[in-house]
Amino acid sequence: MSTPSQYWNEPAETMSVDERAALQWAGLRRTIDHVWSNSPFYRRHLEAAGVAPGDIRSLEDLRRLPFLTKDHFRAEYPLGMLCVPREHLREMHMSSGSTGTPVVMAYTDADIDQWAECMARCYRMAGLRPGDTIQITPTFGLFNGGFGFYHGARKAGLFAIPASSGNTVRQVMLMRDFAVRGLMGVVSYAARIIEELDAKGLALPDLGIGIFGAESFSDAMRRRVEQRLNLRAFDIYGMTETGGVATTGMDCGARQGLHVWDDHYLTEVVDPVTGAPVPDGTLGEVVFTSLTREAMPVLRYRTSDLTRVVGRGRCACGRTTLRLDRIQGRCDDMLIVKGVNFFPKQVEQALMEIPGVLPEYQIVITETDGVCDIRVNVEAEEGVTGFVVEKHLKERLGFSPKGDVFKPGTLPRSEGKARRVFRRTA
Ligand code: DLL
Repeated sequence: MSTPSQYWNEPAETMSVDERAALQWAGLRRTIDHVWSNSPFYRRHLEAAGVAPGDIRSLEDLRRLPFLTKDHFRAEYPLGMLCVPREHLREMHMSSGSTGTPVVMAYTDADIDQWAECMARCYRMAGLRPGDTIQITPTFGLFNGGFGFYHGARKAGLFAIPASSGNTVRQVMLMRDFAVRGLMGVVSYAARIIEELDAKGLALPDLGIGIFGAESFSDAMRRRVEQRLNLRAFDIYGMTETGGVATTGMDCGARQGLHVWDDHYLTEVVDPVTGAPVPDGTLGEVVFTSLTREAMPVLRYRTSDLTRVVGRGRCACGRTTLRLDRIQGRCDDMLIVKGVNFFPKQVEQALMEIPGVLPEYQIVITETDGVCDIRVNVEAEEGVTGFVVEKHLKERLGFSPKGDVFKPGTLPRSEGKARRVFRRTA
């Protein structure tokens, strides 16, 4: 039997610059015509910006299109952004975010297939091969994580165990009894599995590959999960609005950024305040345009996620796709203290460097008359004091938040993505 290729779709993953530009232009043209002809929402949206399909004559003209934001999705809840007859829908996912109004993404058969294709590329990039067993720990429900990993596994020929989250003892039993090779999920859940293994004195299952995402995580957290779970951890990116987990890429073994599937998505990085493009290498807000989606394509969707373009050339892994830095955080998560900007992920990185500190933490910001007081609550083993935490944070971050140490298992846990930042007014 021949060894499967390291690529799921070699022509798409190793395209030349010219091939990619031609494909992207065809996809953009098709998408603009599709939304204009089939969506009263998009027609209004484009007309309000004074743009008609004929105005877009090249990929560079993309910038003439208006941005789309989460607010558009919310205002058009439930299916106001639909571009196909409702009978063509086969599935939907939904995220609610912090403000509560839901964001819906609906899928046709072709959209599910496009999603599965993106996911299958990620599986192969991580080293999973047909016949391998994977355990999917996000919930199977409105959150896109569970189903995204599942559709991709079907396509990639993997044996999928739809474990969902919770009941960690059973998770470990499944991993062991079914010789699981890949663990899929949200990174804070991987940290929870480690905690349970430690607390119950359970032996480590022999995994090998972990694919984690849905929230930013530091290099230190990644190392910790890799060491404790005996696996290589890949950072997978995606969101409800672009069609779910994996659609906007994953990092490869060379760790030179997230490979964006750019035959399916056009990527821009813009200044979050002005919306103007920023040069490669500069941090900005990433904006995606879908090129192959049917039910609810997105034109210039502003993600609020902050990152930078780190590569356009061939990666050490052989792929030629655009590469984005791992996500720094969301625009609304950026903390500004004494004129210094920083992200929760940087606090996490600093915390994880302290021996005895555990992965569960909170950043509590209390604002009094415009002045921020920052307190970091973190779980740690005996012997780690608030003083040790404060001293290290000061050295690494350049300012001194107060540090409170909690006993293991005492900070509140969330089921899906971990909530790290809590804002209060005094
Ligand atoms: O979180 C999709 C997903 C599921 C990705 C499972 C990876 C694994 P939403 O709930 O719509 O979808 O949230 C999307 O989560 O805009 C980012 O802010 C954040 N996010 C997703 N992946 C990453 C990542 C899923 N790898 C929002 N790193 C996005 C940092 C991420 N942030």
